[in-house]
Amino acid sequence: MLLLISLACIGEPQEPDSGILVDTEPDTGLEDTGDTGDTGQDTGDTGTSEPRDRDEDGFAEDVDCDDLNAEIFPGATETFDGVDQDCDGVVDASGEYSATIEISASGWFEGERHDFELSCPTTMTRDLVDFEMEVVCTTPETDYWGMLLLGELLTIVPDDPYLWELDKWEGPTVVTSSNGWDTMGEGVLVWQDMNTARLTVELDTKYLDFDGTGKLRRP
Ligand SMILES: [Ca+2]
Ligand SMILES: [Ca+2]
Ligand SMILES: [Ca+2]
Repeated sequence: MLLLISLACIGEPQEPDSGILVDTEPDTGLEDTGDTGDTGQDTGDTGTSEPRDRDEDGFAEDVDCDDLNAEIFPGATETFDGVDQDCDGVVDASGEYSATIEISASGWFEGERHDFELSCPTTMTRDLVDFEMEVVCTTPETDYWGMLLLGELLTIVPDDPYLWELDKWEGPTVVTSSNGWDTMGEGVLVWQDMNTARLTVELDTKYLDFDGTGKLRRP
């Protein structure tokens, strides 16, 4: 019995031997698979030259238009400064703003002072060189002193709105009243970013002290 078992054990390895011979054909197939493995190594090479994110703003250098400045990346807040922050290929941009400017004015008539508060719808468009702006205030008909001293319609327009600086304008401002008086004063317009600007107008007229401040926002 033991001999038989021994013979059987000896016989068993012979079968795998022939199996190995059969496996020789699949080996050729394995060599082909080996080629695919080489392609895998190539992909590994591409991996080592992966674009870096040097300023660590979350955008790699292939999409980050300034990979050494973390304030600059696709979708960043654009400001009027001659730099393309949001990487859209446009340095700053033209924009349209709108707002309601709150105007405070004081007027005198026969030595008596009258105060006014006006909410004035404002529109402004700008590009990199200049801008157009108009503040239009309407005095309520029920406001007797307002109608007399300010007039029914009051407009405020920068006289020479040429942008010497990208993010600021300061210059002569004309206030025109429908009751016939035109006056000049000083206006200051400061852009905080692409979406917000602040206008301050100060006028001294014969009859009025005039002060208006408002924030303009891009819609
Ligand atoms: Ca980056
Ligand atoms: Ca960046
Ligand atoms: Ca900019």
